[in-house]
Amino acid sequence: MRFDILTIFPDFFSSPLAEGMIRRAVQDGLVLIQTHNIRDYATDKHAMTDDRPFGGGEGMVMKPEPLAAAVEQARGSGVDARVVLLTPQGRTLDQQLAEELAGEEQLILVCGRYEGVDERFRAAYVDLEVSIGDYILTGGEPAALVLLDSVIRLLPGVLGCGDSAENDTFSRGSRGGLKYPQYTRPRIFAGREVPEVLLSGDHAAIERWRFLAAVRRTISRRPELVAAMEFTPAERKLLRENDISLPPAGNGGE
Ligand code: 6GU
Repeated sequence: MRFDILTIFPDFFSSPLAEGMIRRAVQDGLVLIQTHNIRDYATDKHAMTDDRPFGGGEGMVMKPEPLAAAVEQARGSGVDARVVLLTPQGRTLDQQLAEELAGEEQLILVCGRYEGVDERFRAAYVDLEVSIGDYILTGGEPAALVLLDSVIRLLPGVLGCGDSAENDTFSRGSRGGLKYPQYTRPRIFAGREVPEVLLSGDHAAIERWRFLAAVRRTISRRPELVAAMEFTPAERKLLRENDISLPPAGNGGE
């Protein structure tokens, strides 16, 4: 998969992309990530990428021509890339959107600044607008990094173990809920013991314990996620037997 990042701060991305799983994915040729400095596509002699808003008011607006030229360049002659603008006005990134984007061949990520980009660039070039949550960042760069990370780890061959993305919190394996708590050695830490069942070697009992712990955790921390979780009749029985009550059955979420 190929990512092209359009930014006025290309250095922002150098160290995050040179570490850990993303670095390995790049080295293994699973992803190609190219940053483009929007300033290099400016046409005037001062290499201006933003200007004052027509109509007056606060802040600066990103000029459309350098953004358009950078998108054209990033597109090259290749595939039909999707152009994604990072903006707090976009669709909120969640696991489902990350999975959707992981199916693309090329994404062009446009890092807008907080005050915004010229509306005509948005209308003519942008396929999708994405936000990473209801708070304001100084620019789209940290959001682009978050999107990149969440998508890259879903690509085949990126995670060490074949199915480890399946059971992530928010994923199908966890039914869109939170994941169960994890323990490793030592068996006693800060006076707290590892739950006995996890040491029992009884895999069915361990599965049951994890299922119940995951549902309890989701109910207490993210009750709004519970309504969309689906359970088999056997699982519903298990929940009842353990005094875990769910919202009324048959409503498939919000
Ligand atoms: Cl994509 N950009 C900015 N500037 N702020 C944000 C955001 C994006 N997502 C959440 N807050």
